[in-house]
Amino acid sequence: MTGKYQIWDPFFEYVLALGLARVTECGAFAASRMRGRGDEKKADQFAVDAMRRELNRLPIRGRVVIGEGERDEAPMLYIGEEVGSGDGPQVDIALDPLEGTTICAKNLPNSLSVIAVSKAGGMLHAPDVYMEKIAIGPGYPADLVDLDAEPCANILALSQAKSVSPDRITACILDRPRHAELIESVRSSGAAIRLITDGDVAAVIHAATPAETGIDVYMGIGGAPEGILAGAALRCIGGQMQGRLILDTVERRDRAFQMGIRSPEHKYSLEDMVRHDVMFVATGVTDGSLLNGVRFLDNRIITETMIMSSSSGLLRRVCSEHRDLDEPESG
Ligand code: VTB
Repeated sequence: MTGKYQIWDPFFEYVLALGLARVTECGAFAASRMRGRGDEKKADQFAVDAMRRELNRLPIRGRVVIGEGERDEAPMLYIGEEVGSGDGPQVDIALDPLEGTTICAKNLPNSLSVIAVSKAGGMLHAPDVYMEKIAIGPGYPADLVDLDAEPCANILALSQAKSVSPDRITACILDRPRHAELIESVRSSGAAIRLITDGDVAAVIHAATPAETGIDVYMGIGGAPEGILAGAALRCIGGQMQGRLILDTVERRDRAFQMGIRSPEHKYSLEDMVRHDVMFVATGVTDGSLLNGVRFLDNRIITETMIMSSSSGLLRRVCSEHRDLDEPESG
């Protein structure tokens, strides 16, 4: 039984979008209390607790498919956990209560509280491993860039499609030693690189709007859960993405197998990663280029949230003023 609502019924979609916004607002608010305090674990825990509390108030029968880890390593919002009031449509949930724990602990830009929701089976059940990723915005020929091509060849292809020289292209890459070769190859093309310390969900979203962000392509290895979440956003706002899980140990391959992954080397397209319509919602924790962080104004709390839906093409930015986000408001 699916309850009263179908997930993509327009009215329910509208209501669910606002409900999800409340979930990430509460997650962001809880994490923001630990901004700049050097305690990543506590910041994450605060966000997890708040998000779970709010998720369980939503009229859905949700199953966490991308979460805080496996059941034995994560007490809450673990993969497979059931959330929601139990009355409503069956949905799959991908979430990162605090994307960018380090950024939050250091009070640097772009930490977010993030959730994506699809009907059951709509998102790849990726284990918590690394993923090779490449993402560009909408409007290009299919498969213009490819994980199997040399990074400098991808830059060249992108520059030709944009009718600019490669030195007008900016790639965004996580600043990690593992990216030394990637960085060298991109620089050999003449392109510029924007190095980021963390937060590749925001970076992939930025690649979808190069005119505003100055980022033309996101490249490199980051978390697979963040890859699926970013993919959900791209499915809503448009763009291309490829991802490949890095399953370089027997243990990781086994975990992936248990989650239904039969070809460890598979190169996933955006449509493989996010198969059905999806909703993506994120609230800023720290100030960033995507969203403002949580602000405290006298006795008010201000949050900024982006809500996207692939079925309607909605992209809504919501700036909300709250009296309190600690406990559910009494009706
Ligand atoms: C990236 C980054 C995330 O994890 O996915 C990264 O975007 C990958 O892990 O914000 P390493 O830090 O091990 O390179 C985060 O930093 C945190 O989830």
